[in-house]
Amino acid sequence: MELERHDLGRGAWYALALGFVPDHEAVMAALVAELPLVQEPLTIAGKTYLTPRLTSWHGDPGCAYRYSGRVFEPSPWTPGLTALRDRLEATTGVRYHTVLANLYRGGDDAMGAHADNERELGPAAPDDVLIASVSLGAERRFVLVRNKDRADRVELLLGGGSLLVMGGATQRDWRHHVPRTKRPVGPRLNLTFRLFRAAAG
Ligand SMILES: O=C(O)CCC(=O)C(=O)O
Repeated sequence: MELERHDLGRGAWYALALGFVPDHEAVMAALVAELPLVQEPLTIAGKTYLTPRLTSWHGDPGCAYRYSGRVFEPSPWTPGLTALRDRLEATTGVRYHTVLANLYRGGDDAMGAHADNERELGPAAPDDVLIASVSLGAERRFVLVRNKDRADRVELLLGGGSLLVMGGATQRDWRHHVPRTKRPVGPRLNLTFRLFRAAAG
């Protein structure tokens, strides 16, 4: 498996590898059975919505995370998540502290434009954030848009079993999203493994 690195300028980069999880459908089925995936409420400008996807947050003890005005305490690592974290460590040499699981049940489920730039994230948010994103199940579009020039965008197709690593200043200078699609698509489970600054020391 080869990670192909792409430079986004000003210290931002991403790297993509296909076939990181060859048995991705089986791994996804096991994780969906294992994880306490729920549709979380999300408050934006005083209005509360349900997230258009199911989520579950896991990590080392003490890795609390702030997102959209809420504090999330991670649930413990599960056997399936630990196996993927260990596989990532063997491939990339990095041991991640937390993971956010997102289950997109179909084309109506999506992720709005955002950057993972919270100050808790390591090695040193926002200038240097390392995120490993593992996709299982159906292929979905993943779009990176530069903050200062929205015409500057990169569209990736994240197929089942792929690994996308975003690093350096990508979370400072770019936002990313997973758009809705009218195309009939099956479920997709995405796992974003993150470094937690305090845990990294
Ligand atoms: O589903 C994806 O590929 C993206 C997930 C994501 O952006 C996130 O967890 O912050």
